[in-house]
Amino acid sequence: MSKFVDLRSDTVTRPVPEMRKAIAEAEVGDDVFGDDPTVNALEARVAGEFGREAALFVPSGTMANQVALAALTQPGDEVILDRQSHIFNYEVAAASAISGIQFNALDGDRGVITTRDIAPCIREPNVHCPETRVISLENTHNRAGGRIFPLEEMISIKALADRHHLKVHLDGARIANASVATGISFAAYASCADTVSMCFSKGLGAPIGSIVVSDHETIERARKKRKMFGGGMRQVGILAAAANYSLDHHVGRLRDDHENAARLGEIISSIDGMTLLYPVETNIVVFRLDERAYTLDGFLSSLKEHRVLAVPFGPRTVRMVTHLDVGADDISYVESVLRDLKPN
Ligand code: TLP
Repeated sequence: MSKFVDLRSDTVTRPVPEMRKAIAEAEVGDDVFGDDPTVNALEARVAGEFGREAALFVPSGTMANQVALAALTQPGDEVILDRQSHIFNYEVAAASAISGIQFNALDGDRGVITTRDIAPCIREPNVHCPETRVISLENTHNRAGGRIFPLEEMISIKALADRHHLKVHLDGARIANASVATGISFAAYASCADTVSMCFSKGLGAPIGSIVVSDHETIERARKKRKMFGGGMRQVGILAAAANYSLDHHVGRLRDDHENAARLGEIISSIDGMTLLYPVETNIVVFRLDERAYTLDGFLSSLKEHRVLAVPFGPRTVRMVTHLDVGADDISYVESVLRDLKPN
């Protein structure tokens, strides 16, 4: 095999020729003035598909989460989330550094926090304490191996939040994977949250771009935050066209990624010295290496010598992610590499 099988992330996909054509042909205008027709159409389309009033196109999943949290809070507010969440681990403490937010990170069960975990952490009014303002969830859950957050639990959390006048944010970077795997619509998921983020640049295969959906007022606040964070873009219809193309052509095919990941999970489970850490529910496979068999560095560099790329995901832990640029034949190739690998 001459090309690399790149399983580091589903962010590595390259735009397909038809997507590049859609990019080339996009009508554009200055989006900060609200003039870009392709962006406006994308925002209206996504708001509609999520059953919400409005949406805001942003450069990245991180910015989507950050403008949403900033729009829902005041400096000094507290956000409850799972300790393994992307917002807590991989957004460079942006919410604290930029928006003055404090986190209360709970130990969820494989990425899922429940009303039983959350309820005792909601603060009573007290002059000494921050105000609990937001509960933040992640679906699918990256560090929990692409786990789907159960809808019933989301419904209960939203009801708890409503009773306490709290807001719910959903980091739905991979909500399309959850939706395709479960058959639950974007709108059903979005009805459990005040703000939802979603990425086009992961399994959906666009080069850049994420979106936040919510009500008009929250999106207007988020729009101002986006400008403050340096994310006001101009003739960005070229990227909205890619996002639009990804919604038209790359949602249903996420099923293939899930099948490939499930197969990869079965292969890994059948090899001595490798242990799958989570059941494979979508497109992410996380497994641990038995220290008597492999070192993490040795394992990853042997894979690389065979033109297979994966990322470290904790001590002795590896993540592999399937996506648009990985076919069933690539998984067969990875199987042969894994089975032939000599312990190091
Ligand atoms: N995740 C990336 C890395 O940052 C770890 C990846 O390779 O999986 N929410 C979730 C659940 C994510 O997994 C990510 C990206 C983001 C938000 C942020 O998206 P970007 O990278 O567009 O800022």
